[in-house]
Amino acid sequence: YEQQYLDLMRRIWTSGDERTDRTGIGTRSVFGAELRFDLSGGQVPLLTTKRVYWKTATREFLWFLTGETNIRPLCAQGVEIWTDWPLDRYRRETGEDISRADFSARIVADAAFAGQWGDLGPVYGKQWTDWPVYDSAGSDGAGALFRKRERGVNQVAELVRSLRTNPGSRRHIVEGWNVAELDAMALPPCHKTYQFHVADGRLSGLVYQRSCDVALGLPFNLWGGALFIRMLAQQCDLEPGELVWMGGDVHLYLNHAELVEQQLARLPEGSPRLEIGRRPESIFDYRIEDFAVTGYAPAAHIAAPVAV
Ligand code: THF
Repeated sequence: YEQQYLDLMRRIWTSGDERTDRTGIGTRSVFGAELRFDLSGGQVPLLTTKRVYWKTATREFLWFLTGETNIRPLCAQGVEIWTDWPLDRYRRETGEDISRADFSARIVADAAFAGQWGDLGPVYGKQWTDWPVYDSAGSDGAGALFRKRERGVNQVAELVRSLRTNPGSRRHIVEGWNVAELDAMALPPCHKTYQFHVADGRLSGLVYQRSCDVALGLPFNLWGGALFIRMLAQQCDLEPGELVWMGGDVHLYLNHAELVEQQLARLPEGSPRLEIGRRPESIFDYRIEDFAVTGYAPAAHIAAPVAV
């Protein structure tokens, strides 16, 4: 199960192509990779060879579902995994050498400050729940006019509806890659496409990730994919099937050497299970307290710097 992840990590580290990337840190990377995880019986791809903060990853996922794109609710819950991008912009534009902790505290304390500096642009949450739609509004003589609809497409609500009413469809897709809005995003989506599939009463899901930080991001992204399948399955009275993960540029940052070497020296241990304690009214009503993991006794966390 977890061995697939470790094998991928080893393959990239020993035979990946060395490239310079956007962040300037440098990576070793392979192009095109696949992992598969059976989710039956509550099994989840939660790594045991280092502690993964699954509650943090869950809070992030629930934040996507709220449609929010400001980091403020994350910071208020002590989740700092998105703070570095707004912080970087703040430092660049103001020249102020503020610490991450002070910046995050200010985002939480000051709504106007958060409004000005905490927004990531139309990233995951916005595209998932409010993909913009434009209607024709005639012409002004010079050209066609379009008016943005008050509410865009809620892809997640549509997905639940289509899984319930037309399970055999091959169009159960949630897409984050809104080409027209990429420039307005702090970071274009990495896990950009989710597709779901129903067979024999079982719901499987596929995540396509264009760019993958195997050491820091992938453990969160696998958890997110499994969580999404489990919530949808519960909402649609299906059994969880398989999580299929596919990556484009799948890489290890060169400054993650220590993490890689430590983690590859460890062996997977036990098989954690995810329990969902309640069946909420809708896919949008899950709360962090609804989730519990049993059988999780991981090896120690391994800290590593995130490339911004
Ligand atoms: N950019 C890069 N370079 N790596 C990523 O993983 C990544 N993401 C998101 C967007 N851009 C990215 C942000 N998600 C961590 C985890 C997920 C992130 C960003 C950072 C991280 O630092 N995790 C640490 C500490 C977690 C904690 O302190 O709570 C870890 O050890 O897991 C991938 O989607």
